[in-house]
Amino acid sequence: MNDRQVHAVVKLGGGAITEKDAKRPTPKRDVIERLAEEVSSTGLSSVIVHGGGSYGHPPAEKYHLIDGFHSTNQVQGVVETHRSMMELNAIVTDAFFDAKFHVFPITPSSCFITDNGRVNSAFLEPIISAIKLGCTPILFGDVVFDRTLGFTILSGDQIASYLAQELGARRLVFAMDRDGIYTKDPRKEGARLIEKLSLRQLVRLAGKVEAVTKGSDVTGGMQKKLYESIPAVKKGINVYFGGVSRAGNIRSAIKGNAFRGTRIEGSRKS
Ligand code: IP8
Repeated sequence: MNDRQVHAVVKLGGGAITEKDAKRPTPKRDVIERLAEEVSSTGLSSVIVHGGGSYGHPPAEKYHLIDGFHSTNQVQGVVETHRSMMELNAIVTDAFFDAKFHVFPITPSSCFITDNGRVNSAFLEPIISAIKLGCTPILFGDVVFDRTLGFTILSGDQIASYLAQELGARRLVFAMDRDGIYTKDPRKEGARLIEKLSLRQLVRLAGKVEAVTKGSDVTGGMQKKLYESIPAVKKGINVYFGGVSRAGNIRSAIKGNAFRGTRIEGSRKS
């Protein structure tokens, strides 16, 4: 591994670390603390990215931020959403700090610019410098400035996949409130956990709305995670989707041991 390389990029889903349907921003502190302990106990270099859950999505939805600027009334929403994400980030960062991990929070709106919602440019030097120093950068889905739209919401999923590719990670691990990818909405009868997917199956599934719940995320929920995984898998990165409910499951996924969830092995060929 060269010194800008990390072993894993770990995306902590907003639904896993917050009560997503709560009326007010509500963290799942016990889950956050356990995940901090699980990630730090691997002893492997990682980058952490977390989602918005009940902190980021309600204000982003209220002010229609994902579609970009259309009214000055949205400025309040831009500020509120960013502030709320900083609040969640402080809770997550504190948990990792308490787990004796040298985490270093990095604010995505200060280093990512998008164009029509896709990363257009990223200033990665602080992230790489933190890694070289032996720190673990910790980022989050954020409201960011967009060349065409003025601003938009950049999901933690897109950031995680982008960083995994740029930093040459071996694994991209999505820690989620459900156990992995299912054949259909897991709340429906007959839904089956898919343990392994090929790149071809991933591409097919990412375009199939029925197979996955869309969820209430402004950034597209489960389907978006699949979509964001495709370029990472094509670069040879192993992408794992695992549930947080079983203690130790995410630690196992990061280490490449057996875990409950869905595996997509990196495939450089296609
Ligand atoms: O939960 C979106 O990030 P995600 C964050 O990873 C905001 O999609 C600000 C809604």
